Amino acid sequence: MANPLYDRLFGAHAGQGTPFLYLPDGTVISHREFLALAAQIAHVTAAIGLKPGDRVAAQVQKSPQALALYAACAQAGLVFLPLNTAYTVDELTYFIENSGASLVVCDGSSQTTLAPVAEKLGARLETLNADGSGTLMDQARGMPTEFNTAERESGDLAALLYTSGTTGRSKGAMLTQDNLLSNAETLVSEWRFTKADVLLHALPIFHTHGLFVATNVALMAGCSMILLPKFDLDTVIDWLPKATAMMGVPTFYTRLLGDTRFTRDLTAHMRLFVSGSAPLLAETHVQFETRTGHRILERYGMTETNMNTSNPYDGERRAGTVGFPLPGVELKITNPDDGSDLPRGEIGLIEVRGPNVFKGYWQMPEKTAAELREDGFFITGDLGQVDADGYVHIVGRNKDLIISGGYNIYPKEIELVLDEQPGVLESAVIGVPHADFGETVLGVLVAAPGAAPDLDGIQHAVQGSLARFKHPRELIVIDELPRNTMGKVQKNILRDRYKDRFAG
Ligand code: MCA
Ligand code: AMP
Repeated sequence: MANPLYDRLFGAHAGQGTPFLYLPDGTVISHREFLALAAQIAHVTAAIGLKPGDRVAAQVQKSPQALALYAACAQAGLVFLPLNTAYTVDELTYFIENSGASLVVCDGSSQTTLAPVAEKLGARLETLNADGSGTLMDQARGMPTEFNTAERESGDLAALLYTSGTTGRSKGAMLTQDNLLSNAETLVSEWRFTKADVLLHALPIFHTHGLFVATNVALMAGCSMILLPKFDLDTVIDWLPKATAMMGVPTFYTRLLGDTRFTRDLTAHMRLFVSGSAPLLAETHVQFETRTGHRILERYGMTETNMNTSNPYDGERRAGTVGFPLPGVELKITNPDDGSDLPRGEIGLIEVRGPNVFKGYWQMPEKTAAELREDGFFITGDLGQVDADGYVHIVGRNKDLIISGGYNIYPKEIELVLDEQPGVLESAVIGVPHADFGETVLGVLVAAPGAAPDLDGIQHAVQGSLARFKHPRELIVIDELPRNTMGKVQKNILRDRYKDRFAG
């Protein structure tokens, strides 16, 4: 095949007038119309001079055109680099520089701030707004609606997705065409997606969940999607009766359960609810079934691996577990101290290997070597256990990570900013239970001798450099951080001390 990713996800629908996207305003975009948009954008990238393998960074609102940009990158052989719309200029500058992106596509509202960054880093800047307007589509409109698909191989890079780390800066996870295709193929089959499905899509499209799990599955199955700009409770409730399947983070499900309009009748037409990106409380699982008669299907994945495990479609969907390793994915539990295999039932590090596992971190061979073993097993950093029936349980994390509403937040990144603030001696950032987001960020500070840190000023400084979802919900000043005999901060003590603060 000339370009497996494009051919299988997009080219397979050439000439089809079948509905692909249902938009909230009633517009329907067919597969054929979508492919024409993608081809026109691919022509723009070629006219700019982009070549296969070049990186395209996109920080844009969710829209059919934004999805078509992803398709255009696949068709032109470009590496797609989607970015959270909440990222600040500081964060973006790093991603553009680190990836060496040749083209940056941003919302019109960021053009003025990003123009000097793009110019300095030698990247071309185009705009794409939520309504499809902007310089990208201005140029695309005059272009032919067919494009000569660039030759690519299954091992070639398709996407670069940045994920933070416990130390230092974010790392670009290199995902190949085959990583994406193999996972989409498996999920379509495991979750029984067909052309007849209508997937309610309310997730952001800059992360694995919304882009690769949801969108690639819909494309692979040839079904349609109700493309909502974001998760808005009223809109989701309005559209649910027209959908057959939905994918979401646990916050979607707890918000739905918090609304009396969410009933058995409303979901009668649905065949599948999938949850992932963060732990789904067993209690939510039970409440959901009592209310709707549906059992949520929970699965487990990572940016570096796409999806690793899933509860079964037909068998028992066991609350509090993430199901079985997907076909083709090997999963083992290892001793965190020496990497040796642990027997079934014991708790250890979850390691996975398979066609879904990424190629490594972009230009970071040491970080790659630290997490991706030579034999192909990836050390996830999640702590788990496999029960007697083979269900995988995630019991904790061996990495300092907070997951808020499905977004990953690495405390180190916030601590680095807090530690620099006037009057602050040191800081510890922790995740505490939160009724809506699952976990939320709390910043614990120790004042420099004789100083009284200006907490409002510190929050202001954080806002300038970090995305909104990373901001500590509260800053607390204490006398000293609890440490063990080795001098390591005991965050578990802090987490326990403040566990009821936002539990609701
Ligand atoms: C928004 N805010 C948040 C979050 N989202 N703060 C913390 N955590 C968040 N997740 C901020 C807003 O900017 C706003 O700030 C304030 O919190 C309240 O916003 P609200 O209206 O409640 O939020 P929302 O706009 O309704 O968004 C909540 C959300 C959204 C719907 C849960 O965060 C979301 O769609 N999350 C999904 C994330 C996702 O797709 N993750 C998958 C990663 P202000 O009031 O100041 O404006 S991929 C992954 O993890 C792996 C591979 C996997 O397994 O899937
Ligand atoms: P990301 O780096 O955004 O890809 O997030 C991956 C992390 O999300 C995993 O390492 C897990 O810690 C967490 N995660 C994803 N799905 C689940 C789940 N179903 N239950 C618990 N944690 C999950």
